[in-house]
Amino acid sequence: MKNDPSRRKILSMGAGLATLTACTSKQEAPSQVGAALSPYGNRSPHETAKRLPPPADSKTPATGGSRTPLQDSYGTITPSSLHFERHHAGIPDIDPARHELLIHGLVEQPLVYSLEDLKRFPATTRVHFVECSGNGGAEYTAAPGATAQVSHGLASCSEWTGVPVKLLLAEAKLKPEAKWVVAEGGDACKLARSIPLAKLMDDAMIVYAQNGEAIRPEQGYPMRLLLPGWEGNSNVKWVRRLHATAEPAQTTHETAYYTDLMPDGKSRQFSFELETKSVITRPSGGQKLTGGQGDYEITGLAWSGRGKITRVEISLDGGKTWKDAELTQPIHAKAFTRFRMPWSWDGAAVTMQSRASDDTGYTQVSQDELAAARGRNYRYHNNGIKVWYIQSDGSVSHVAQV
Ligand SMILES: Nc1nc2c(c(=O)[nH]1)N[C@H]1C(S)=C(S)[C@@H](COP(=O)(O)O)O[C@H]1N2
Ligand SMILES: [Mo]
Repeated sequence: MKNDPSRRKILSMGAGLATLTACTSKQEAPSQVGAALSPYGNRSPHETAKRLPPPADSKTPATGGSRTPLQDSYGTITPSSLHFERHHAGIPDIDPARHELLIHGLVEQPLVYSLEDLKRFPATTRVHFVECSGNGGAEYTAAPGATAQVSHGLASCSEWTGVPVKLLLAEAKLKPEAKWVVAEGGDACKLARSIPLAKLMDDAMIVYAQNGEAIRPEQGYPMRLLLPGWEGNSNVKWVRRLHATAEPAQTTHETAYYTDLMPDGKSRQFSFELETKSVITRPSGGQKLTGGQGDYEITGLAWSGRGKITRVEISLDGGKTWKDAELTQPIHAKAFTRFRMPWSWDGAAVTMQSRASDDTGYTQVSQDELAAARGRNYRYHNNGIKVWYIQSDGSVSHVAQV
C-alpha cells in the first residue's frame, strides 16, 4: 500500500484539503472598519520579499548591485520596487524639468530634447528584461549562488515606455560616416558606452516610464537608454548625451570592464547580446518543501537576449532525461518567460535543473560545457545551467558544478 503511487497521491491531496478547511474555519471577519485609503499604495506588511543591497557597514553603499528576489516572484513582471540595481556612482537626484538629452557629433542637426519634447514623439511600450552581464558570475566557481536571488537576481523584467532612438536620430540627420553612438549618463561617473548604430536603428529606446509610471530613480529617472537583450551596462541610465562617431570611444566600461578574457589571452570586446538563460525559482535554494511527499509545481524564469524563448525542459535525474515544461503565454522577445511543470514528489532526494532554448535554435549547456568552449578566466556572460538539490527532508540547496 505504502508504495502505491496512486494511493499516495490521493492521501496527499486529502491532507491538502484538510488544511484548507482548517484555514477557512480559523478566519474571522473583521469587526472594525479597516485602514484608511491612501494616495500611493504599499504592499501588505506580511510580505517580506526584498532586494539584497550592499551590507549596512559597506564603505561604498552607493555602488555595487542589489538583487531581485526571483525566488519570490510570480508571473514575469518585476515590481519596480524590486528591480535589481547596479550603480557605479550612486543614484543622482535629477529634476526632470532641467534634464536634457543632447544629440550631437556626426549629425547634420545637433539637437537638445527635454523630457516634455520626448513625450511629443510617438511612444512605444514593450516588455523587456534588463540583465547585468555579471549575473551568474560566481556560477563557474565552487560556491555558486545559494539562492536564485544570489545566482540570477541581477536580472529583472519590466514594461517600458519611451521613444524609439531611430526617430530621434532621424531628426538629427546622421552623417554617412556615423557608425557608432556613444551614450553618456548623468551620474557622477558619467558612465559611457559605444553602441553600434545598427542596434540604435533597430529596437533601442529612450524610456521614461516603467510598469505604468515614471521610471524609478534607481532605473535612470527621468530617462534611460534601453537596448533590449543587450548587457545591462550598455543600457545607460540618466542618459544625457548621444554622440555619433565613426569609431567606438573605448571608454572605461568597454575596456577595463565588461570584456571577456579568453583562454588564448585575448579579450572578447563588445559582446553585447545576452544568451539564453533559465533558473528554477520554486523550489529553489534556501526554500523547503514543507508538505512532504505529494504534488507541487516546479516553476521558473527563462529569457534570451536574442529573441523568444521557444522551449524549457526540466531534468530530475541529473540531466539524463528531460521533460518539456509549459510556457506561460504570451511570450515576448527578449523578455522573462514563465515556465511551469506539475510534479509529484516521492520524498526521495533529487537534483533539479532547467535548460531553455530560443528561436535562434540555441539551447543552454552545462557549466562544464560552457567552460570547455570559453575557459574559466572571466566572470561575465555566464549562461550555464543552474542545478538545485532537494534533500529528502525537503530543503533545497545549490549544486557546485566544478
Ligand atoms: N549612468 C549609468 N548607467 C548605468 C549604470 C551606471 O552605474 N550609471 N550601471 C549599468 C549597469 S552595470 C547595469 S547592469 C544596468 C543596471 O540597470 P538597473 O540598475 O536599472 O537594474 O545599468 C547600467 N547603466
Ligand atoms: Mo552590469
